[in-house]
Amino acid sequence: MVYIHNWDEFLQPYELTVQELKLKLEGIRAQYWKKNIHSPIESVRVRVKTINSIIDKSKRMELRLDEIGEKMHDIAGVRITCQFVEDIYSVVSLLKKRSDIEIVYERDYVTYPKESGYRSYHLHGYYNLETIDGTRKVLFEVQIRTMTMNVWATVEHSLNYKYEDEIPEAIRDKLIKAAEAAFNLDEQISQIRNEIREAQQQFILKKLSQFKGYDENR
Ligand code: 0O2
Repeated sequence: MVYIHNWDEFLQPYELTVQELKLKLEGIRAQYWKKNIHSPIESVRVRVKTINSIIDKSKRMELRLDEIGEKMHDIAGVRITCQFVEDIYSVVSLLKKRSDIEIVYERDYVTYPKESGYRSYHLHGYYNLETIDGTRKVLFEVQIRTMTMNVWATVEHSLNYKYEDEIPEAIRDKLIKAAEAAFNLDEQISQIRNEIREAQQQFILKKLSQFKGYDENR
């Protein structure tokens, strides 16, 4: 096993990458809000893999530690949650258009769920990080999913930890049923999407009209 002399130094670009991406993605959401337009981005969470998790995954992937910077794509991780399934695809095209990101890999587990029932859209890319030594391309992974998909994935992920990837058959079946229920919920929410959007607009207008001096026709 190759030794990484300074983990802090190794992980710093990943830390900076997720912080900058979070700020920028939340900035996009703020721009939508400012214009009273529905934002395809509901929330943004970021994390850098822990050292233990990197070492465990490098063993599973049979990687030497000097290979992980090149081959482990999710050391820097971004998770975007959306209200509606259609928002996922808006976020994907939004990310593909950015000049500070180069997408190198994509997997649509939304339209093509995993056998486990897992649904999410995965993009891997390079983020152009400006450092004191020049521009550095840092690999990151973004997972884009609805809030419903997120609840399911979070529960399934924690059960996998609890059962150390050996979830009993009966529980696995229940998880598949829950994934189907989550899919149906997303479908129904999409169907009433326009009604929700209208209600949101009305709510915003009502709130704004409470501010003194607000002119609705402005
Ligand atoms: P953590 O704790 O989430 O960081 P890829 O298309 O390569 O991105 P793939 O092939 O599944 O996806 O690769 P990998 O490395 O197994 O999974 C990447 C991440 O996707 C996982 O990170 C999970 O967050 C998520 N994921 C993938 N499959 C499932 C699944 O069946 N259930 C759940 N709950 N999450 C999943 P890690 O490594 O688990 O760690």
